[in-house]
Amino acid sequence: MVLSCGTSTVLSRAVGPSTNRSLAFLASSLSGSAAKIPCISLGPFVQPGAAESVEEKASVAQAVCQAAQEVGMFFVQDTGIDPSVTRRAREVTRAFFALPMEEKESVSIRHCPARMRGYQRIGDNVTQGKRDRHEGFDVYRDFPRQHAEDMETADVGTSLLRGVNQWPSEHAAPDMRLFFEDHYIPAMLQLGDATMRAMALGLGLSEYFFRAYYDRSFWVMRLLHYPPHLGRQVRAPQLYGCGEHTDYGCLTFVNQDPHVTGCLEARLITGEWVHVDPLGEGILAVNVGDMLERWTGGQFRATPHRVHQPDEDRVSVPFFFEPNCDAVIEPFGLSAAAPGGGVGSTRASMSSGHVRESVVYGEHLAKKVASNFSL
Ligand SMILES: O=C(O)CCC(=O)C(=O)O
Repeated sequence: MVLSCGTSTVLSRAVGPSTNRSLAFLASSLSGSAAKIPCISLGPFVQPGAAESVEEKASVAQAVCQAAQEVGMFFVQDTGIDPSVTRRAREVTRAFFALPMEEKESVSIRHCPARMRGYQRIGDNVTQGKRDRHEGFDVYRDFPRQHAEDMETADVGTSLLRGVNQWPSEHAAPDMRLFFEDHYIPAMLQLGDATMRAMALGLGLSEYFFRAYYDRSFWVMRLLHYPPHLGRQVRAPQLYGCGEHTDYGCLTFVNQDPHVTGCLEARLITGEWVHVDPLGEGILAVNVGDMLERWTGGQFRATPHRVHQPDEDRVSVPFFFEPNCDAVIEPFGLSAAAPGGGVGSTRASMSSGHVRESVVYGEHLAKKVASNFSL
């Protein structure tokens, strides 16, 4: 069953065999820019007993791949994550940014040799040479220097990425670390796994094809705070909360303030910019990243997106579900990427140079991180 969710298209949790058909983008019949970003129920990939629901999974898999190909961005609902968890993540984020500056500076990114884990002031983050109008707090998978499990990555040019996270003191931010480490991050990792399994099936691969590439996912969680611009009249169009970019890895799950709209935007294949406004608690926007574009030889699209400065205070918690640091991302041959009867055969592979080359994910990331900040 395809339902309407806000102004976007929803594949309902209750998809039945009679609806096992190609999921056309009903969004085209809806009005408004948000109609172009589909909303997909991941239920069959996260519910207990989901293994039996082969037809339901196939429908979801096809919808996810179609969205990844035609838009590069979609929403997910029925994620198995309690809405209190996504809400709490933003509450904890808001409380962190409300701390006195000296507390935030105590975990500054400036204390991290690689300048990648910790707090960033407004303007530290740079996109396309311009300072972004947000403050942030970045947490990566801990990657200590002598971690036996990760030692095989020592020779892939990613030593820059090694290190452990900085957290504010328990006194300043009670339970912040506990909440994220014990609840939020594990939930996001499960969600990433469910979405990647759907993508694999939709590509005509085994459901677990990608797992070996992300079973030690070098994930990143960013806590972001966008202060409001100083009145509508002075909102300078060239100053963004976050300038135009694509994400580096596989999938980004964006947990944005449900009541603040008009900020996150995605650029469609047509070049049109559309709002990616929140649809409700627990419904997350998902970006396809550079590695999935590369893996699929350009069939999936890493969506360019940006964030306008908000009219009111905004927090957002993007979680970047990424490959292992040492994963070699090698573009599929066209036959592997094109599923029988699936969506992969409908768009010619993009043969524009770089997406056809293999890359070690950690090396790709290290290069990007090196140009992200101006401190
Ligand atoms: O603030 C947001 O909603 C998205 C932020 C973003 O695009 C990013 O950090 O890559």
